[in-house]
Amino acid sequence: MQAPFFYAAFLLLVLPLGLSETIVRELNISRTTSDSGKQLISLNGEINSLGPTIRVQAGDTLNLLVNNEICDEQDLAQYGEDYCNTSIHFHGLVLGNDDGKLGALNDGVPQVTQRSIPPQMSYWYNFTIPESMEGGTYWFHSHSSVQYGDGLRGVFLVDSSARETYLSRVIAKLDAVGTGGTLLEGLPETGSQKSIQEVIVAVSDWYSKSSVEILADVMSPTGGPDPRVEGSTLNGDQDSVKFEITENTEYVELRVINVGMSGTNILNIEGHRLCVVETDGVLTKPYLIDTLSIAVGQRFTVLVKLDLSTPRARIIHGCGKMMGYVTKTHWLVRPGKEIGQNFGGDPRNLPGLDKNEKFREFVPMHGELLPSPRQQVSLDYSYESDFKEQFKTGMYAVNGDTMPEFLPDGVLLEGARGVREPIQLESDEVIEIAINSIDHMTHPWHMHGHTFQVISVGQSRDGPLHFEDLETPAMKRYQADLFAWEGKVPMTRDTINIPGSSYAVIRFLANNPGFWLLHCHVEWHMSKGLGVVLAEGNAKIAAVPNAFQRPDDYRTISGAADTGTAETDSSDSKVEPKPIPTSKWKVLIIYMLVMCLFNAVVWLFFFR
Ligand SMILES: *[C@@H]1O[C@H](CO)[C@@H](O)[C@H](O)[C@H]1NC(C)=O
Ligand SMILES: *[C@@H]1O[C@H](CO)[C@@H](O)[C@H](O)[C@H]1NC(C)=O
Ligand SMILES: *[C@@H]1O[C@H](CO)[C@@H](O)[C@H](O)[C@H]1NC(C)=O
Ligand SMILES: [Cu+2]
Repeated sequence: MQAPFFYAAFLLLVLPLGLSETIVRELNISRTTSDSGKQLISLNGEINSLGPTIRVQAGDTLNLLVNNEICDEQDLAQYGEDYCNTSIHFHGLVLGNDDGKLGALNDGVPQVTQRSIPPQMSYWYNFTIPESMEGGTYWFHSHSSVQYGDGLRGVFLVDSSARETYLSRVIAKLDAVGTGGTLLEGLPETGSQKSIQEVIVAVSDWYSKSSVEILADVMSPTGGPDPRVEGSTLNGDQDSVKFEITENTEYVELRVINVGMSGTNILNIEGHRLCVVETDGVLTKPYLIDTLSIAVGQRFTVLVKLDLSTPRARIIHGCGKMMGYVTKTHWLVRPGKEIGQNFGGDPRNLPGLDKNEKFREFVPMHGELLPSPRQQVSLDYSYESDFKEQFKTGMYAVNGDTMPEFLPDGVLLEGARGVREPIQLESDEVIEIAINSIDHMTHPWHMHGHTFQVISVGQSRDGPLHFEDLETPAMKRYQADLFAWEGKVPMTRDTINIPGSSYAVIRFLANNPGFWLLHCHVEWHMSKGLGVVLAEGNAKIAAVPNAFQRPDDYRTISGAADTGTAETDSSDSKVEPKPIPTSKWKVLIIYMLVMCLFNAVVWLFFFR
């Protein structure tokens, strides 16, 4: 009896260690020009405005070396530090305090969690993905100026065995009951063995000018906050995209991400229903819809059943612009089959199109409603066409302050302060924030460092929610929503669309010390100050790593080493080309063989 016990105990002890890996990746960030002459930022030589995908397993450690080669000396003189400095934010990754590692240090927000990476310098983002993470769909992007629209962005996927098992159980259920109805309940314990094919669908709006040029327009004294959306891309491609689906694929797993600057996108796969199982890295109870609406910054995993006899399926993609949509047709096609006709209809008539957040429908698989908040904060945001002397252009204000006022000259994590103090949250307490849109447009709001529960979202013209005003339409709706949550769990995610002249109430536990942005994710709006900085926990946080390195073969920019932050020692700046992670299965099998041997020996010598 003892040997199997030994075996099990040892297995439990050692297995997790054997399966986590350190993944080393490198991003070379450089300036480039498209065929049409548009200035772009390229990652590792790619010029399609979407960089390489980073993929890790929950529990893995990522060491990501970022080489900022956007500008040489001449470019720096021409474009300035604003364009030539850089940073990388891991959008949606909640890097908590596991093992004393401070997530805030890797959030990639210049002046808040780190110094900007100056031209011709390198920086390591080293962090561990919590083992407890369910896994899901994320992306990374520059948080400096408006660089991501010009290409400094990529998909970031986190795998986990829990996620894999869950999806296969949903598929077993879909197989049994089909795709009618909306909610699939009572998932079987055993998953399906059906063949699943993953398809990444990263959508974005597109402009003929580069983002830096657009920024110059919108920041001019007469500049409004919104350039006209001129086109759309899918996985960086402006054309129709054809995904080849293998002969034996019966389910397609779409990893849908809006990596755009402004427009909400919609997706429909003609004649097929979309089974939503993830909202922003949170696994959800399977919910079937016909058309998916994706705000800037949001992510979904969607399962689609594709009969083996289906030769092709038409993806209808609408990218929101001021009046209607930029419409594209993409394809899922079996090998050797042709694509069909482009969609000629109006995306506004797609079945089940609902631009409101489905915060009652997309229910997390785990968790429960957070208890009543200890602290409630209302934020009113509006566009102020003549914002103070300093900016000489219209800016967004939140409760009268604009985001740049929160951002200090130094790094907030090290104790520097801007003109405004960050909004202090009570440590380890449940917080509710009402985000109130005083203007008439929809804005996608994103929170760093947390996922939040969506307690209430108003309808257009409900007006703002102020927790002390008890007679407003917004308060009536909020109270009705509160009542309805008894025993239920609200949608949980990190990004939501807030309707114009209305509000949203989010609830979260302030258990992640650091400074976190809460901001509108429209690139131009962020530049125009639409956001706040939240301070959480004890703000006296260990120093930011002083980690700029200048590899030997880098050109020297005079003065760069005098910032007081640059690490001139370049001895360990060489990076291995990204290694292919050793197969976890190989490790596992070898480990098991060794353990069998070990057990046999133990058994022979001690227990016979
Ligand atoms: C980044 O650039 C360096 C220097 O040119 C090169 O050695 C390295 O292979 C590049 N890395 C990637 C991932 O492209
Ligand atoms: C660029 O980065 C350097 C080094 O972090 C910093 O001193 C400088 O203020 C940054 N400039 C801008 C405009 O962000
Ligand atoms: C990050 O990881 C790299 C590669 O393993 C290492 O050389 C570097 O010192 C680490 N940096 C920090 C700040 O931990
Ligand atoms: Cu963000």
